[in-house]
Amino acid sequence: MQMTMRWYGSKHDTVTLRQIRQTCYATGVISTLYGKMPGELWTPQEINALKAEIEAEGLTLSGIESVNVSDAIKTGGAARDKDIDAYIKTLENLGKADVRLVCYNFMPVFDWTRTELARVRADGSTVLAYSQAAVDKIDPANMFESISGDMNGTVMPGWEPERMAKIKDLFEMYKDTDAEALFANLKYFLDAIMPVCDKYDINMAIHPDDPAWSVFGLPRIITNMENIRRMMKMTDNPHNGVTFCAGSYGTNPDNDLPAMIRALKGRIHFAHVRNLKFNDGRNDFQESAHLSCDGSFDMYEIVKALYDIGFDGPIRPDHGRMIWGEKAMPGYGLYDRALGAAYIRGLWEAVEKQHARKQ
Ligand SMILES: [Mn+2]
Repeated sequence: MQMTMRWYGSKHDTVTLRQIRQTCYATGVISTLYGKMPGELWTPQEINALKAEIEAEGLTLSGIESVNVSDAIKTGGAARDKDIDAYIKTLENLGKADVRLVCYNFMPVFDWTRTELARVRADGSTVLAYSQAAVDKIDPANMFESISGDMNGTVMPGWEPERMAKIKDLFEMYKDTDAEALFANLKYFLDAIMPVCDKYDINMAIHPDDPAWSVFGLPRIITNMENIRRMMKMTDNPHNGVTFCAGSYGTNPDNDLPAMIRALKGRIHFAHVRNLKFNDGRNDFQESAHLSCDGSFDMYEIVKALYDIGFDGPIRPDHGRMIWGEKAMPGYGLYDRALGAAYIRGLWEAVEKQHARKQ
């Protein structure tokens, strides 16, 4: 595995490449051309400039998160073939630049959803939180307003104000897209892009829906093992794989995370490793430090499962708490993610050495 951290680019991120390099634990970054609209072509010049900037700091561009999929592709709308053509050309340009990992998601309307971006813990740190009871009280049209006050002046991916201004149109656009249609549209997209992925050995890694259930009556399909199996089978190609995001699949306690990792051997191209803590009842949780003892997951078992299946792709700490007075994009401050990277790296070293001793 290679330890990485997500980086939003020098114009958008409060964290610098130099700071990431100084963690010492991360040797690569996962980045994107922030501000690109879904369906827009990424040029070789733009990709090479991003790569050169990262390499100049002694880090590698280990993958893209995300090349976003347009609403036309997700709904099977009129512009889908045009958008897929642009996506294929973008993949080709990434492949030529030696970028071989692309994370994306297939969530309708909203990207990941939280009801609070800064829930205060007893120690004064803050975390993202989700409460189904709160969601049930919110008109989706007001979702953005309800959380935007806690964004610390940053623009969160999937929650761009321009996109949220069109929220009613988006709901209208998805009104005939149920789970079956979403699966069919995903298959159409995957079938179209697999040839370019084969040619350049690009691993597509779909990110799970977060939380892993339907929100605001919108369908969500990348939520559990059964649906991932269906997705991998319908376009049966090793380049059609997953981002194993522990925090997203883990929102549903029925998802046995280590067992899922073992079942996905060979098809996990990217790993997001984080923890969360369930509150009273189901569908109510808040994020936590990465440590096993601070949340609901056994992080040792998650890391061990990744080690045991021979996972050799990029791994990254995921959302962190906001600590030590840092002001950053919620979930994406430097400090707690650096602690997370150190912790995961430590677990990995222990598992690796234990394994070597048994030989
Ligand atoms: Mn994730």
